[in-house]
Amino acid sequence: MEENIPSTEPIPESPAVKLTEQEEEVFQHINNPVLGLKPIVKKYLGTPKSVEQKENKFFFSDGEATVEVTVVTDEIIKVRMAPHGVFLEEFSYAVPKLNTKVSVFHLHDNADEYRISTNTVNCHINKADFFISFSDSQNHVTSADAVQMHWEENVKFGGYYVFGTKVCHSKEAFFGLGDKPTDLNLRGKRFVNWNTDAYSFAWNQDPIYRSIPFYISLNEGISHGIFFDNTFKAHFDFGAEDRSKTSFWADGGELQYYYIHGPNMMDVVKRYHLLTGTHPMPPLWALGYHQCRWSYYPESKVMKVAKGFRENQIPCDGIYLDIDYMDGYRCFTWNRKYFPDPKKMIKELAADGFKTVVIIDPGIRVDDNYSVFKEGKAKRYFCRRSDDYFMEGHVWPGRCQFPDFTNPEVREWWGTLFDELVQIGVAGVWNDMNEPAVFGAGTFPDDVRHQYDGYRGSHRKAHNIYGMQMVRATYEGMRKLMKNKRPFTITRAGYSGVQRFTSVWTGDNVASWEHLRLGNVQCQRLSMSGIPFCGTDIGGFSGEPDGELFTRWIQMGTFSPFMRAHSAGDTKEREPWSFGEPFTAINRKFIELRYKLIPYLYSTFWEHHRYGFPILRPVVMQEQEEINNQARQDEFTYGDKILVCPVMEPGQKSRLVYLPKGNWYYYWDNEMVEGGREVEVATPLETIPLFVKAGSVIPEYPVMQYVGEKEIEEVQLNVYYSDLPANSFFFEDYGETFAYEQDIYSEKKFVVSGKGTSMTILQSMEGLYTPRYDNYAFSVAGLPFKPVKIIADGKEVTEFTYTEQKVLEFKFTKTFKHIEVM
Ligand code: MIG
Repeated sequence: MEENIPSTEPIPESPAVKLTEQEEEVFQHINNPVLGLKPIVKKYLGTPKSVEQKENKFFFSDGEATVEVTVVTDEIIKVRMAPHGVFLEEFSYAVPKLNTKVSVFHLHDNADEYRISTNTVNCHINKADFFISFSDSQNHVTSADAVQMHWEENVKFGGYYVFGTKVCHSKEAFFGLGDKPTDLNLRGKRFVNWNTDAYSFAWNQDPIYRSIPFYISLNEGISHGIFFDNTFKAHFDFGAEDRSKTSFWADGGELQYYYIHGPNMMDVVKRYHLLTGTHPMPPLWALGYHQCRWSYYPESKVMKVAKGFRENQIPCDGIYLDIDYMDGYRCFTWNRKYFPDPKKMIKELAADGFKTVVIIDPGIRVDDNYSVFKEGKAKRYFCRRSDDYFMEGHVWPGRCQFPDFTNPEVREWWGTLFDELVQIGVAGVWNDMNEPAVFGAGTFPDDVRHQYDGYRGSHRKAHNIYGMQMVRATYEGMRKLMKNKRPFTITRAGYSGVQRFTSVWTGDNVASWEHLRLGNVQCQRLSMSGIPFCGTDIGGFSGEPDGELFTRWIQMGTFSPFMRAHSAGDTKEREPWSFGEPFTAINRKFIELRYKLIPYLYSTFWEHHRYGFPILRPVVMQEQEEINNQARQDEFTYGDKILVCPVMEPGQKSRLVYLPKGNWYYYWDNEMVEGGREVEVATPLETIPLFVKAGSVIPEYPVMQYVGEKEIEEVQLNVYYSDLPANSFFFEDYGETFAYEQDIYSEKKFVVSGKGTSMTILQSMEGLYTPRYDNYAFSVAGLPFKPVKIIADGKEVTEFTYTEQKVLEFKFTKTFKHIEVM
């Protein structure tokens, strides 16, 4: 009975988050025979009465509830709350290992507050009301509770809804949350995280495939992040219900979040990666162009498409087999009628430079003659309902059971199932339907049990991480089987940290101009939410693009970290040459540009992997102090050097593009343009607005039909003059092994600086890898003087040309240290 006695605590006025009316009804004691019971109310922390310290953790109690504050690093503070003082064992799929790296921190205790301070951040616990806030070393408050952390009985669940509510400032903007199909700034909106198969999703539809409970706040030029690491169905409200409050809450689990200090958005993203990890270096070929379709079959069709690329001289590295390659959609089998000898086919494809990627879904057909099912059944690897029967649902193979990927033993087993695929030469695996998607019901029932790496959970808790654990099992298994080679994986569903195992695509989009625009925002958002290797289905999955839309999409896709065209089965052919001229030629030109820029993209990937930088960067990340940038979502930079503005309207002849401050060069003619303003740029079908930042060194490879087609004989370095010194990086390695983990790579840093009548290029090197080519071919644009002399490492370079377009061209050894152009 204890539990049913309503609280006598005063109810604070205007609780921050109200449930919708329909939800509220459900929480009345409808069946309770005791008359006069009050409805269930939210409970709020009282006042902190005590503090206890254990190493870097502080525990504050109001007599009943406990708040734990952990100093993770100088800039990251973790907060947890236990309504009755009992915390769950610490375990997180997102943060596999909490690396606490903090040197000094202190607890201050005065009449008004407890304050925990590191060198950069203060966490204040207010004694009067238990409000928690954060400030920087100049005492500027960056984040503050608007009400106490609170909770409410979840009667269906027998646990609690948990809530955190922060002050939302009038000009505060919000970014992040993964793949939400809406404007970049999330201000004024409300979201749910619950992985959902969202075929042909629409602008503002929510939720869709992924759950990334991480947002970035930007208020008056100062940024911080909140990572609400809770895998239950979670909700975010960015000043939607009450303009002065930002709330996040979940249907169960713990109120547990990380405050991530800025002040730069870039710092917040990097620190989020410190918690959740970065993407491993992808195999170099995966940065090429990929061609997909539901489905290319039989074998002759696959070979014809592959040949089409080589005949049309359009580069391509990856070709995909969607579900029809399987025997009755049974994972790890082949339809022998369509694919009589997959090993031979994959070998032939490989000989022509194509990597084969196959789809693998989670649903395993219930069929006692099917080895995967038999083994999974015998070992009890499939998910069970709480009444102990195996959970069944219908997906493509018919009646299916589903491996419990939250069980490490199941993941291990799943990983071994790729043995044959790896042996016959499959280079990548595509995990689809892993929200998990089930026909009819949408997903698993809530009562399905999961092993959850020994920490147990129902589907309520495991739903949002199911897909991530599937692709993790796939990635780890492939990695073992491929020995030291990098596997390529791609997933539809995911949770924070999924980037440690895989790339993603944005799911079943539509062949429309609106979706092109949406894809642009989604990729930028995924990038700033910790998922760097992302792309859209180029052309749109469902529906029919015309040549113009397809070409505009190829142009945008050239600057998506992941570049793949894909289409549903009931659509017309969708290869880059399917629309005839002039489209084919333009598509070829852009895919070639993709390949030329591979060393630049790869270097950007390294900056991501090693330092936690995103690959795509919205302009607001470059100039967060510029308030108008909060609303800019068309233009972005690819790495930090190339500004891209896709064309997202039919028939568009020109458009305005905002260039952040500094000097830029128009990519197509090297004309210098001053930034810090909007410029009008012509947008004929042949081009999109592309600008390179002054001072950049952009490495280019020669165009190849696939990565590794030819030995690279020299690397072109496109240098763009700047008055101010600017750094660039150039990363290279073998491109297919994990040797970079043992320092077998080459990281080069260039510094370009000009003085009006001369310019220097410096190079420094790190790492143990030596590329086989000898020379760089320099191509220097934007010199404000006519070059007459080049001194490289003390020697004069006498052979050079200065073209009519005012580009200086010369060659010099790749090991140079100092070049001066006068
Ligand atoms: O129920 O495998 O998003 O890319 O082609 C549809 C068939 C299942 C959904 C994926 C899509 C894929 C399709 N899949």
